[in-house]
Amino acid sequence: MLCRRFLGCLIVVLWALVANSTADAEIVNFTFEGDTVGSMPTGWSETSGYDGHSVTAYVTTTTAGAGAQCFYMDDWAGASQLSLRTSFASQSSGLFQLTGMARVEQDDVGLNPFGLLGYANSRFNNLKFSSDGTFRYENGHSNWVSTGATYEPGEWYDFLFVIDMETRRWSFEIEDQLGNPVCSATDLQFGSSSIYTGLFYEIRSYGVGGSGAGQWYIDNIELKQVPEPSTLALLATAVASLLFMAWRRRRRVGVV
Ligand SMILES: [Ca+2]
Repeated sequence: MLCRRFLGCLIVVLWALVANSTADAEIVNFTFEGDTVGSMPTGWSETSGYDGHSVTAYVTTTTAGAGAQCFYMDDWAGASQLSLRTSFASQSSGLFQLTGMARVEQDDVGLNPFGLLGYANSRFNNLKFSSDGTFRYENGHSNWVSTGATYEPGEWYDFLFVIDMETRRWSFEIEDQLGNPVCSATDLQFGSSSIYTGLFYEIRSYGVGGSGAGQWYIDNIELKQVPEPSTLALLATAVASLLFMAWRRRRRVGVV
């Protein structure tokens, strides 16, 4: 009787572990809906690009990827590269999903809508609206690769990034607003040299370098940790084994 109760408790505990490990753990989620129009959204700061201009990034109702508001950024010609950041607790292991929407206002700009960043500006996933009019991604340090897929100014795009801190690889998918695939790539290396890729703690959106100018919008920026497939399989197997043992024990008792 005691053994059966213990087994029952063990199954409940393991089941709770499975349930917990299947839940996504949200780290940040920005819809910009509750933020003050004309101001920097809560949780974000401008780390470069002011150069005497009072406001270069703010919440707007001019357009929105979802809802009524989004985050607008204006990189002035001649100013230093505009850079906006939001930080969170450092993440060093696990599987992560970073999703969001972005659009640019000009063709051939060279804007990086959003990506994960760590110590000394080390880049984990880096993808941009490139100056050649296509989406380009960084596969290994400063190794920029064109997808061959062109983007349209004034069009919103959906971005999905998957960042695996165990295999140290990332992948991405981009879709248009009709849900059509635009481009994707898998098994990509982190952007910066490996010495700095131990952890990340910021999302950065950054603009045109040098004397370029460009405007862009982002919306629905969400980062979450998702369950590792291997962990799930292990826990599910453990629960199944215990259930089987309990069933067999009960069957034996029934036979006797
Ligand atoms: Ca919004």
